[in-house]
Amino acid sequence: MMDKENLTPEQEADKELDFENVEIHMDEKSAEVSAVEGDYGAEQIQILEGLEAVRKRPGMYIGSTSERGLHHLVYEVVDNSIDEALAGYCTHIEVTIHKDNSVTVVDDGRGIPVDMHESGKPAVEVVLTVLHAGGKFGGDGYKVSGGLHGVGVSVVNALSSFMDVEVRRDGHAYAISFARGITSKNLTVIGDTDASGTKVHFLPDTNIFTDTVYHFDILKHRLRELAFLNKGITITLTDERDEEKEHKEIFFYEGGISSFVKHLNRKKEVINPEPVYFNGTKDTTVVEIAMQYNDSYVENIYSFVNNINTEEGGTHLAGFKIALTRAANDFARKQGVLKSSDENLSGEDVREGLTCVISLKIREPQFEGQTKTKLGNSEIRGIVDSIVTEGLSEYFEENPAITKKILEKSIMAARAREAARKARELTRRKNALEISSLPGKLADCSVKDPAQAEIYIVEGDSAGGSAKQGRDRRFQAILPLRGKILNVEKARLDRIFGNAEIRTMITAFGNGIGEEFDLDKSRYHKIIIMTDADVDGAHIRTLLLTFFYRYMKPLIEHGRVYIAQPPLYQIRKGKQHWYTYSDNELAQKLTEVGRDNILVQRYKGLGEMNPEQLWETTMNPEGRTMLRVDMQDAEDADDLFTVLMGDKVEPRRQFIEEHANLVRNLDI
Ligand code: 0RA
Repeated sequence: MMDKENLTPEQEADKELDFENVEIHMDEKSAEVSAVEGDYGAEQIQILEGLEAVRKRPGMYIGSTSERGLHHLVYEVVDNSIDEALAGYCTHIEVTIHKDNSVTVVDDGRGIPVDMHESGKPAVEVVLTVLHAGGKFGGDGYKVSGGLHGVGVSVVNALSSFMDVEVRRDGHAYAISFARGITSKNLTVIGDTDASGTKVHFLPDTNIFTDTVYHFDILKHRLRELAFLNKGITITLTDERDEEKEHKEIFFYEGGISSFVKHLNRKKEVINPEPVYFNGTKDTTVVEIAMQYNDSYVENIYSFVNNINTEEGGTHLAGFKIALTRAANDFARKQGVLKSSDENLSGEDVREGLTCVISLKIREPQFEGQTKTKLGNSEIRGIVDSIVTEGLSEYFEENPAITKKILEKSIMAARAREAARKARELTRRKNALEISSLPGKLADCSVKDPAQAEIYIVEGDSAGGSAKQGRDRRFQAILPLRGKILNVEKARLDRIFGNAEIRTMITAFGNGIGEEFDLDKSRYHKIIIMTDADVDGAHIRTLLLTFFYRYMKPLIEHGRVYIAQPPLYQIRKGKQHWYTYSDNELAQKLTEVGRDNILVQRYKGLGEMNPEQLWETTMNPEGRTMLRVDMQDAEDADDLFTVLMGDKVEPRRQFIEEHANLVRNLDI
């Protein structure tokens, strides 16, 4: 009955031939003229015109004729099946790549309508041969097809050397075939069935496509994404090309976009194990959001409108960001995590480590931007804003412990941001500081050649005084530090910059710090830490080394950091005296010189030495011993510092006692 016209192969060939003729003809004359002259009605002319346009400029319809375009053909068909799912009629979609790189897409939707169209052709034939015809037959749901690329299955048909379509609908099974978009077998009933659905089998035309081989992984990526975005739909992908064994994967996610963010974070350390999920509907707009923080510093937000990845963002993304920032600040203040004197967290702060999927279903999306992936509908901003605000406030109230963790991370991010700003400012001011304002406490040397100059970082004012008097002022600078410096392992950059001792060092050394560190700007090629030979001194030394390691690493890498070795003991015998630098050495010396009339003094601090003694024992290049700090293995050292300067006391004590791993003996 539907089968109005059964063409012989010859007739089909003729038709194709005529089609070719029309192509040439159309280039020169108008459609009306050809309609009069040719064998076709205006309707048919239009179809041929349309299909020919697609075959002539496939890029305009599917983006490209290479790998991307080739895979796009499959998405175009699948999108139609997804539309059926969104309309509530389809739950299964099966995609098969055959040996010849033809593809079959089967769904259990309603089936493409087969009833007679006013043109005298069955609707399914019109849908598959007329550009943008699909919409005319269906309702106006949340269509994926007709969205971004949504050029319709007719485009796939036009670019396929064959397309065989089966429809199950109204108790029957129907079949229709096409070659390069032209009907080659009219619609026929091929059987009876209670099932409904559509099967599309097509072979991309090798005359059109430069790439003709399907990649399983590319299809897999998009099909899995579609399964995440449309929870409850089962999508399978089967590859029949492997002789040995068929490759089949099934994508079905009850969790929808929550499963999606879990998948995106699967290799990360997460902060909220169960993603924050909320949804809402305003009029015909459906909004769904899933969020999960990980411990990284990267923000990863994916937004989709009608399953199309809106890579350029748009009003939905803007609404989300505004609402998240506001909700986080409101709650942080309410909970006292942010004090009234604190500045607001910025959007970037609250998105640090965030993985998020935003998925909207909209009736009439307006896509803008370079790649038409930016949502333009202005009303969407407010809709998303209010849904996110409500969803987040509820989540925050109900999950205070996890929320606190998230907010703490944001606050850390805020500190780091502020610190980075200060760091930049400091380096900007650095040149001015170099010239005009070296720290007042610094007793500089007179030599201008950094290669000859050395600076002693000395603990305490009194030792500083002795060092200043005892030094050779031509090439030795002295910088006394008051008290302990900050443990940079436990502080964010902002506090580090706030520390006066650290600022003084940065200015004196001249290199800047962190990413801005410049070894060539060193004002001294030797930086010598000179602390008391006791536990406090060792602690200060460790704090300094940690700071150098974390923020001035090249100094250590280039072996420019040294540890002075003041003596532990002075041994006197009459007018003679000796210094020893360890308990072992003391024992040795005592055996050597005998114990009669011996006076042994143990130095508790540098301050107990007069300037001459300090010069003689510790600072005079002719006789001094220093340890050069030498990173044997930067990564090990990194761990070491983390352990040492972390909260565990015992390993730190051990390190202080036996810092031999870190420093190597060096006689100068
Ligand atoms: C036009 C109208 C309707 C559905 C479809 C086309 C349709 C197309 C494809 C392509 C692959 N699978 C498909 N499934 C459906 C609406 C049908 C109705 O209103 O009953």
